Amino acid sequence: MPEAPMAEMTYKERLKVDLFPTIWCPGCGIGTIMMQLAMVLDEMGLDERNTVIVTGIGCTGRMGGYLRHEAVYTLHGRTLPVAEAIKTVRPELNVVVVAGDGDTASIGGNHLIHAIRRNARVTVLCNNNEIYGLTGGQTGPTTPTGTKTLSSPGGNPNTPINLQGLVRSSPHSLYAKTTVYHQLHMRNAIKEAIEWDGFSFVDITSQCIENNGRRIGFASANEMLTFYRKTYKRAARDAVQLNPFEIGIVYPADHPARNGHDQVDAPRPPALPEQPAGPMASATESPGEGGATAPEAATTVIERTDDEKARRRAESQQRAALMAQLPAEVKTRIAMREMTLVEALGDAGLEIPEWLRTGASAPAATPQPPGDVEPSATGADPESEHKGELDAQKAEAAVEGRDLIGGAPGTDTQPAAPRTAEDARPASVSSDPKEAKRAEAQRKLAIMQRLPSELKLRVAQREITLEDAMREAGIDPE
Ligand SMILES: Cc1ncc(C[n+]2csc(CCOP(=O)(O)OP(=O)(O)O)c2C)c(N)n1
Ligand code: SF4
Ligand SMILES: [Mg+2]
Repeated sequence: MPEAPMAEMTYKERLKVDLFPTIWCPGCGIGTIMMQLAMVLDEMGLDERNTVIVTGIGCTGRMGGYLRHEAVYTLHGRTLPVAEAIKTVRPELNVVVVAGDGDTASIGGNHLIHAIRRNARVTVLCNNNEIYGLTGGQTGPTTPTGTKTLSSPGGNPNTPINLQGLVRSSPHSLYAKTTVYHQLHMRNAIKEAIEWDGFSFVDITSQCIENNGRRIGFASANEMLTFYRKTYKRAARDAVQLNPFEIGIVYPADHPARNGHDQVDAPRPPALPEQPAGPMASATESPGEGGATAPEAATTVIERTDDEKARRRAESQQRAALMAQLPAEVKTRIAMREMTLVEALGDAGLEIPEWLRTGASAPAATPQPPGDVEPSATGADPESEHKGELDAQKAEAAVEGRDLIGGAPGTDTQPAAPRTAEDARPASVSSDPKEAKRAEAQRKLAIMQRLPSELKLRVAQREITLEDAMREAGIDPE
């Protein structure tokens, strides 16, 4: 796959940052898609003179208002006829549709099949959060079977639509599957889709934490991103069809590129599972109650026994109860690994339970102390998994040459940007000037997040410098 060049901060010129913060909930995946789209537009030199954005109604639809482009905010489900009309009268323009899964495949489903059939030369970026986000979390066309939603409290009885099957029913269309976690992959997919001379569709799995994720058991958006990281894998490079939980780009059979790679000679590994016959039950193959992105599915990947999960949960609850007794600055020091929980409890003169002192496991049946936050249904142990997960995310971000998304796993509901300077620090310190520039940008972002909104706004509007804002807010520059 051709590597997307490292995006410089100039992509921000494609965004109306003066309108930030956006309307989206903290932790929503839409902002990440917008950022990646802005980077691609920037890299490809596309601007308001040659590229039009079309959106429909839904949370996703609000993206048009934040991009420095001509954007049509059309009716729910009608993005494609509007996009095709623009392309017909102004064929020299790039037309990019950004729409929710409901907009695209439910009310807009009929337009979709005919846009595919006509090989309309437009690009669709489908924010596939598997739910009607804006209206409160009703079952949509891509909601996996069994998922409990606002409108299906007993679990969605229906089979989700097979977007890949639909798009690939035409010999001319390009279909790409990616996720909000896999940002470089997403960027490449968007770029190839815009460059594609024909109908192109990027199916982007993303998190609606507020109206879907929490209901199906995720404690935070970061947990959903972690789930995507652990579950979705790149397809074989010559894949002609993507299996459930595979990300990749699939081209028409006679196209020289395969899944983003130009080499067509390498045979497909024999170990790859059989392609599903006929339409897939779901893009993610329904795991039953809870849905494809429900934590139950995660356990098949993480492969933990029930006993092990119970033990980890009990341990996590006990640790949380112990942590709750400590002052905030001590908690921070523990989180930063400057001291251990045992040391902190000892310093504070608090009792250290036997299991913690000896390193033995907490008994699985330990009752949850009153007032504690229910641990996440994924069984993620914020204390012991926190660092490992964050390091894994940092390492992947560093390898992919992108910013870290996600703050502290397990507890963080603000995954759009790092929360602390520590979060922002790259996994390994690099002498690469680009790396240093990015680290500096991350550091600034982390500081910005600590400022009150009115100061943030003044910095964004360049009324004051970040340093002045820090001084006003009493933040130590060190
Ligand atoms: C013609 C019409 N029907 C229904 C609605 C109500 N409505 C607004 S947004 C929406 C669904 C949003 O889901 P999706 O398209 O997946 O976008 P998301 O909010 O998840 O980004 C619905 C049903 C509407 N605005 N117009
Ligand atoms: S409701 Fe869901 S999709 Fe809409 S902004 Fe909030 S998190 Fe995003
Ligand atoms: Mg949706």
